[in-house]
Amino acid sequence: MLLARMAPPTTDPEALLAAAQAGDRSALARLITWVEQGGARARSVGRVTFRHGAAYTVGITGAPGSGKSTLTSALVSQVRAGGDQVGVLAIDPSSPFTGGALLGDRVRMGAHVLDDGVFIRSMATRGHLGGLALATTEAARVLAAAGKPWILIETVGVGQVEVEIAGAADTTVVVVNPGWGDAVQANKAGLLEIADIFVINKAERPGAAQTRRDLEQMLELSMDSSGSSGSSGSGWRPPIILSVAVAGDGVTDLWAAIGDHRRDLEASGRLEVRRADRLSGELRHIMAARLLERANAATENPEFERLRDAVLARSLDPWSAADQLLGIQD
Ligand SMILES: Nc1nc2c(ncn2[C@@H]2O[C@H](COP(=O)(O)OP(=O)(O)OP(=O)(O)O)[C@@H](O)[C@H]2O)c(=O)[nH]1
Ligand SMILES: [Mg+2]
Repeated sequence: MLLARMAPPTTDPEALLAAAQAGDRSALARLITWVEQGGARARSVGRVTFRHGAAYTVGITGAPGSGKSTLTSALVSQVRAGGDQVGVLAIDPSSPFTGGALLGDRVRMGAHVLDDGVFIRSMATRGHLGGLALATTEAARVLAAAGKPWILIETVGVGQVEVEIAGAADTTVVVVNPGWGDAVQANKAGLLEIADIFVINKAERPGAAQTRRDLEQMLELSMDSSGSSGSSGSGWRPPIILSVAVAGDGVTDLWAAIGDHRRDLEASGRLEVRRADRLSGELRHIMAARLLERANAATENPEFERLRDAVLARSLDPWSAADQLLGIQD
C-alpha cells in the first residue's frame, strides 16, 4: 500500500482507469483532465473508455442562477438513495478558469463531498468552445467506464454550444424561474426544442402559475403533427414541474419524471435511435477536429508558403491550394 502510494503517477490510461474503477478519485480526476486538454493523450483515454457500457445521462440547463446546481445536488441525493453511484459534470462556458464555477458548486453540492459514490467535476471551455462538446462526451464516458451508471451534466443554457451539450443527454431538463418573459427567453435560447422535462424553480415566488401557462402555450405551438415535443420524438409531452430546490420541494417529482422519460425512451426504442444519432454527430465532430488539426499543421509546412505565393500570383486558386495542402482529391 505504502509502495503503491510512493510509486510515480502512472501515465497509462488503462492503469489509471483500473485505479479509478477501484475507487481512486485522483486517477479519475487525472483521466478527465487529459480529456479536457485534448490531443493525443485525450484520444488514448477515449480508446480505453469507449469499450465500457454507456451510462444514463441527464442534462440540466437554464439561465444563470436559475437553480441548476441546487437541483443537481438534490438529484444526486435521489440517485444515491437508490444505491447507485453518480458523476456530475458542471460545464462553465464563461470563464477560462474553473475557479468560479467550482467555488459555487462546492457550496451548492458540498453535501456530497464526503460521499465516495459521488464524483463532481467542473469543466471550463479553456477557449476551445468547439471542443467542449467533445470533451464533455469523453468525460462522461470516463465516468461511465469508472462505474458511474448515472451522469448529470449541468450547463448554462446561454450559447449554441452549451445548448448542444445539454441536448446531447438522454434526458434534458430545462430550468426556468417564475417571472415575466423567462419562458420566452428560454424559447429564444433554443431550450424549448431540447427540453424533455421543464422545471419552474423558485416556485415560491410570484408568477409561477403564469410561467406554467406560458410554457404550456409555447409547447402547444411547438407540438408537431404527431403530438410530441422535446427532442424525444413521438409520444412524449414534456411535463412541467414546480420546485423550490433550496427546500427540496418538487425534487422527487423531478426524479420521477426523469424515470418516466427514461422508461418511455427505452420502451419505444427511441433511446437507441437517439444514441445512434448522437454518435453520428460525434463522429462528424471528431472528423472536423482532426481536419482542423491537419490544416493547422499544414500552415507550418513550407509547401504552404509556396502555394500561397502561387495564389498571390493568380496561377492557382485558393480552393485548389487548400485541397493540395490537405491532400484532398475529388
Ligand atoms: N428563493 C429560491 N432560491 C433558490 C431556489 N433554488 C436555488 N436558489 C438559490 O438561487 C441561487 C442560485 O442557485 P444555483 O443552484 O447556484 O443556480 P445555478 O443555476 O446553478 O447558477 P449558475 O451555475 O451560476 O448559473 C442560490 O443562491 C440558491 O440558493 C429556490 O427554489 N428558491
Ligand atoms: Mg451552477
